[in-house]
Amino acid sequence: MPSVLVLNGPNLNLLGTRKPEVYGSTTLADVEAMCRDAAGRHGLTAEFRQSNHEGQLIDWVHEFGARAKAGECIGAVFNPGAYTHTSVALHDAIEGAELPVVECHISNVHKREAFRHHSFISPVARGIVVGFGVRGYVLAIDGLAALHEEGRASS
Ligand code: CA2
Repeated sequence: MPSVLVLNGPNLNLLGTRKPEVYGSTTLADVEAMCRDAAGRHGLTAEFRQSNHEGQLIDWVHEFGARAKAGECIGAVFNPGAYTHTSVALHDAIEGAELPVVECHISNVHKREAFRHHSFISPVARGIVVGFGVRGYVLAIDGLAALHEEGRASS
């Protein structure tokens, strides 16, 4: 069964434990369960990863880019956390690995500080889901699965 990667960047391991006014009270383990259900509805398995380290995130983008090319994975839902706003290296990794990515943010970054308004990831993302809380991960999986099916239909 093909998979969808759900990738989370720095500090998202703290989800549900602090700052509930911004990120809600759902934990990352809860998000993982929601993603497994959503993936299952599309006949996919979810591979769930989180790291606080940029290099580790880059290594996973490379690994899953190769697996997407092999038809084992349809792409990634990626919440890069604060690396969204800083990381040319993650931009280059996604572009280089040709991994289909839907960028996902829990909060509406455009309603927040100006430094959160720019994303290095958006120009290399297939789609973006912003501001729907943790439900955004499910919407992003639905969107990535739809784009994948569309791609298969037209090829
Ligand atoms: O809204 C999002 O999903 C963000 O990607 C979350 C990042 C933030 O830097 C981005 O601008 C927007 C922060 C993730 C940290 O998550 C925490 C969760 C609970 C407590 C503290 C941090």
